[in-house]
Amino acid sequence: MSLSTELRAMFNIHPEAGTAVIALAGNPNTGKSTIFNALTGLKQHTGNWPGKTVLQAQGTFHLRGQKYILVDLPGTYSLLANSVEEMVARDFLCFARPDATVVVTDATCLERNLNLTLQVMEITNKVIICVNLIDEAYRKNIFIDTDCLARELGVPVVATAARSGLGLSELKTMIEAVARGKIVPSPRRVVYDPDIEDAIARVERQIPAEIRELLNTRWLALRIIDNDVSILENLRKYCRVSEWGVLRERYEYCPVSS
Ligand SMILES: Nc1nc2c(ncn2[C@@H]2O[C@H](COP(=O)(O)OP(=O)(O)O)[C@@H](O)[C@H]2O)c(=O)[nH]1
Ligand SMILES: [Mg+2]
Repeated sequence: MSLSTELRAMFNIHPEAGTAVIALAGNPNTGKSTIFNALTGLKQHTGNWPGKTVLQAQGTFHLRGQKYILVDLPGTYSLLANSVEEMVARDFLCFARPDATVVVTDATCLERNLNLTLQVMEITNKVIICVNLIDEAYRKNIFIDTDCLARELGVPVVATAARSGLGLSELKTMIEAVARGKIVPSPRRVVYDPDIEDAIARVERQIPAEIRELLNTRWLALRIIDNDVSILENLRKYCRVSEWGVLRERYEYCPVSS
């Protein structure tokens, strides 16, 4: 079994060869479940996330003869692992490594939703932003320039009104394009103050090769600088990495938090 297959199985996801795994992330109440239901119809399966009392919904859909597994992540405002929901969503993105992640956002309060969006974009490149509730936005005279948003953020943006099905076929087409590598997003990275950038570079250099292959090193360095012990514990759990020098670096560069 390949590492990728093994890691996905740890989240109860068992794609056959050629099946792409797609994650749905987003704040609560942005229409994730509505999109999930519209795309997967009756082909759904619910249970718990392994070892957690958080509901997991997965379903399948087909597009042009190819199969997709859609995974509805818990609705969260961040991925900083402050709650079990945030931990589940973050670990899925990090370790199950979906072939594409759709961040479902609320067009009527986009700015608030971009916090999570930027965090997802720090973990994975294969991001699609779905600006949902576009009908509600129109009603409130809010106009979203999706082309400008896509340009600014470096990832594809699709506007939808999931309850009426508007934009969902465009969303599926975009999922296919990103999951199959026809479109390669290049998310804009948040640039931090020079002293933080310096610490990121120093920590990044310490990250061992087997972790580099798996995780975005910049994101991991940021988590370590932020004193996030849970990511280190989960690296051991999912990747069986036990011995590495990053912890020492963390204390060296974050004397305040340690
Ligand atoms: N007007 C409108 N309502 C929507 C849209 N998408 C979802 N909703 C409604 O918004 C509420 C929350 O949707 P839900 O899918 O449960 O959100 P979730 O918490 O992200 O899973 C429900 O009442 C949906 O019917 C949309 O595009 N337009
Ligand atoms: Mg939901």
